[in-house]
Amino acid sequence: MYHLTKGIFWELTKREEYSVLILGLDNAGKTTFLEKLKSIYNEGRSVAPEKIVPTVGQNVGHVTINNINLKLWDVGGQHSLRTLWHAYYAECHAIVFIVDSTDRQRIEECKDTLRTVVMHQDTEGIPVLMLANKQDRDDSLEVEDIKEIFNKIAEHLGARDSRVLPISALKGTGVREAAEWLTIRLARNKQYRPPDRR
Ligand code: G3D
Ligand code: MG
Repeated sequence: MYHLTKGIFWELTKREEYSVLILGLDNAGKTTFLEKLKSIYNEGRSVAPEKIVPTVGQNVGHVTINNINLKLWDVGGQHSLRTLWHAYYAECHAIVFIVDSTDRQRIEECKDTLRTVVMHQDTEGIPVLMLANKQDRDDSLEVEDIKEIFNKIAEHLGARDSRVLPISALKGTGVREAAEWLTIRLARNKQYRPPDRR
């Protein structure tokens, strides 16, 4: 009886959780974005920007936004680590792809990388949010320019939800809007990719 009651209690109190994969080239601002989300939504528990070091392996963060629990995976973006990304695709509910808007030299590499991600069969049907980061810098490309570049990938996105939004992960500008978009799309896509229950 104890075990049955415990089992029912456990079942009733399990929380729904969505996994979000944060991708992008190295130096795009993935870890800064994750830490900014944590500082906004987790009452300040985050790593200060000056203490963020290049990611080796992965960082995982938990954030609750609009009553939706997110588990965010920030995986390294160096060339050698990108080959490992696919292992996360089947388990994730959305992808946030971060672009360094000041890195004109690697914008093509960035586009090719995103194309590879969205063409993988395991990412089919999941929302993709592209963030044009570092908009606080004078030398950044405008979000409209980034949109134009990434529109070329639209044909591979099919019917899935996708959006390009401008942010500054460092200053926090646009980060709430990005989080809002994400939670709305995750909930909308719930039938297609149900959340995990933990
Ligand atoms: P990554 O995790 O994608 O590799 P990081 O990238 O989050 O480590 O950020 C790489 C560098 O870009 C860091 O600078 C970080 O402060 C900076 N950065 C991230 N987001 C922004 C932004 O919105 N605006 C500006 N101006 N800089 C940003 P350092 O100097 O520590 O290498
Ligand atoms: Mg990092």
